[in-house]
Amino acid sequence: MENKKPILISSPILPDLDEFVESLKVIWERKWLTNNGEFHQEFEKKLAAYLGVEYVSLFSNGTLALISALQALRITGEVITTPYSFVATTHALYWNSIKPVFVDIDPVYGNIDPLKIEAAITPKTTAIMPVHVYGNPADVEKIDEIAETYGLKVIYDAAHAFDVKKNGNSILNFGDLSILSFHATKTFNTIEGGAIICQDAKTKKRIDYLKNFGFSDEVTVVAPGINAKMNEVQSAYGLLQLKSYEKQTEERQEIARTYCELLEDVKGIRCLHDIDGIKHNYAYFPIFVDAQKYPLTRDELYQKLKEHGIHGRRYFYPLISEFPTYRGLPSSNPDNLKIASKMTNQVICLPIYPDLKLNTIRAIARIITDLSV
Ligand code: T4K
Repeated sequence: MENKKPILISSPILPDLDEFVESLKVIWERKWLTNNGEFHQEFEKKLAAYLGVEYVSLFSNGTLALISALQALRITGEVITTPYSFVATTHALYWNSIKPVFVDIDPVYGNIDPLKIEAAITPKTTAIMPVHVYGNPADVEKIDEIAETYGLKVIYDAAHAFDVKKNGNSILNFGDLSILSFHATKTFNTIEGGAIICQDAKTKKRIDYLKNFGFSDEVTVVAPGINAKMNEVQSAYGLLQLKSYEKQTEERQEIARTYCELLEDVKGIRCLHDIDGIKHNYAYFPIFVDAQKYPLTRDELYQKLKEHGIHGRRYFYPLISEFPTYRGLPSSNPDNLKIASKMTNQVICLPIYPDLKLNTIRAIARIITDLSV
């Protein structure tokens, strides 16, 4: 490809610099930098309204939000989760001394397969931690129903699912808690950042204690909390980011639509399609390479794209269950994870971000198409 500069999987959107400088002037004036400042409070309220959820607790990143969510609900023992995710999902369990129990995924979207959850429940199971992989909703109704039947909690790792809606209702309203990531690579970023979404004021209060060392007032520490607070600079930045989010989603949608059209007829390449009733955020554009039908393996195609300056990513390869920390677990046995083992060897996430030019998308699709014959 003529392009000299590599095309990366994502490229962060930043707020208008002049507007951000105005916010910085306010912070400089106030000399209030963190610990639930005015921008932080405003951001929590505006974000809750924007997302259509009850309560938002801001965090310094998604991983600490996950770790704290498990603390907030006092989750212990075993938690049922997916191996097809970013490693932070399971690391959050590990940091809480909880044993992950991996369950296989559905063969289309790669979310945890609810039909396989019940067989993994033991007397030690306390919760289910599904992931809305690539922002496509897990089967929330079925999962919440299983949790209710067995008296389990549900914490959704919704790191990819900012502003995803199901029949007009935020996907973040399902389960007991959901966590978001606002990392630079996400559709909505505060450079680093994250949040826990909860449904009642009492739970929010507990979460807010936990992210501030456990302090409930100046002299009372109610839990062994951590420091996971978002600061004023990031909160002010986040407030500005909300202004352009809707337009960015439209731009991502257009990119996804174009990729789908251009790749639809390529034998051995599978794309994910929109789901009825879902407002998608087009956070990622995964393709799945079937080496039985496409002349190249996934890794060969990945390398070829790289040679052309296209830096896709193999999210999520390897499976979490293959990392040294987790591979000794009984549930990490590949026989238990047949579909995940297949998908992890087929996936390449192609570049998708609002500034991506139509010419570049066409060029990427052309490389994939030309290699198919
Ligand atoms: N749960 C799930 C399901 C997650 O996917 C994640 C994070 C978490 C939990 C934890 O949330 P956080 O604690 O991160 O808030 C990236 C991100 O670092 C990570 O946030 C994300 N998931 C994961 C899927 O992707 P890497 O190691 O692949 O990032 P990196 O540095 O290789 O960057 C990816 C691409 O983005 C590169 O091609 C360069 C480009 N990039 C990156 C940065 C940081 C930019 O263009 N600008 C930038 O500033 O993990």
